[in-house]
Amino acid sequence: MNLGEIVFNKLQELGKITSSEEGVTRFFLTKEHKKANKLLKTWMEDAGLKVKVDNVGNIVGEYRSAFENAPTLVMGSHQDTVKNGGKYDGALGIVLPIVVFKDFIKKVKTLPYNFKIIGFGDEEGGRFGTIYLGSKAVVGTFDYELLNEIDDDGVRLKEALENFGVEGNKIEESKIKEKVDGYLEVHIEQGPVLEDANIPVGIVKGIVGCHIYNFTFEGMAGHAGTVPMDLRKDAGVGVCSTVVEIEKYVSTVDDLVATIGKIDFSPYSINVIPGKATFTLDIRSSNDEIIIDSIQKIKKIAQNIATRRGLKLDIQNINKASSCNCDESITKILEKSILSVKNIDINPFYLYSGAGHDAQELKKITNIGMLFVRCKEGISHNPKESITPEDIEVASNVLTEFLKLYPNNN
Ligand code: HGY
Ligand code: MN
Ligand code: MN
Repeated sequence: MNLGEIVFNKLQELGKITSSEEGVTRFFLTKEHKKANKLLKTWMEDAGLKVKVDNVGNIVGEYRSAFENAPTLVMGSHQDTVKNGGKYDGALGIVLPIVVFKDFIKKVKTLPYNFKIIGFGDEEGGRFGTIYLGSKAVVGTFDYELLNEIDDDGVRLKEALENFGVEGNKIEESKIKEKVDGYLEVHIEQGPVLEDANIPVGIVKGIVGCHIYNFTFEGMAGHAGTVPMDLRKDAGVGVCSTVVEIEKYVSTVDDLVATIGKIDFSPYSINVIPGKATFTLDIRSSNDEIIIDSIQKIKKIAQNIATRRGLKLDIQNINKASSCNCDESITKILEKSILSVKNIDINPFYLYSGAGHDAQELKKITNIGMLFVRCKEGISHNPKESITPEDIEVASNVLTEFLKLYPNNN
């Protein structure tokens, strides 16, 4: 079996660890997370890495170089998924480096650099809403306020960490102590560009900024049959009108996308006028100024509707991830690696990431690079997410060349 097939088969195995029938659902600090860490641990140890689980549930496999003052290269991605997601978003970026490292170290015996592979416990924010909890802890931007975040069952992050068996009050110990010289993340593209260009892998030039907000409208719950339309303070209609106006406005702005992913009415009964209604807004652009400017306009749209309908409005920011560029110290080595791979004739192809990644957090402490792998019809965050062993083989060969070249690109 070649590396691509080995990685592909392991991803099928990891993809079976899910709490949902449809697609893969693996949330932060759940029994599925625990099972995934256990499986990743066996694979990391089998590759000769020293493994630990840190105080926020990340799994970390480490190789220490025999060379004095060796630089440190970190790779990784997230092991958690969205609800009913695919098998490859995140997982590819953990399993592929493990398999390639195992094969590579057998051949070269030692590396002139320290090497870590991290399976971040939470990137999607599927359980607690806040994204990048795993990588925030590793780079040292984890805010202890986050321990009070609660999930849909009312469980606080603090308790969830304790139940998982890690010391949530010592999260600072997860911060990487040594200087990190570079971070490389392999990830499925989650878009159609590579497929359209008919190329198996691409180099990421930058990652969009992404802000997440929670909007809450409060009106008056009432009887669905007795309250005349003009006397209602219907929070549900307030939300729906705002969502339609947001979509209309955002569609007129270049380099901007917005998604209303969650919507909720309360008391959520057929014959009760919703007294309270909420929705989440995920808004992204490669240009942070566009996000900031559009949020101001969207807040005005929402406030005008709330005022007209006699509703109270509250808007909370949940997360702000800035857009960022990848660094030449990594992308130039990726270029060279792609050109060095034998038996394929592809040129370095650059593209932008409309998805957010842990690399955005790592950007705060080191130089970053990402290698994208083509995925079928660009489908992701969907059980239909799919990639081929052949494309994984190409990405594995590129990574092998990268490990040969790092930290130089000559
Ligand atoms: O939402 C994203 O872009 C990523 O999948 N967390
Ligand atoms: Mn994702
Ligand atoms: Mn991802």
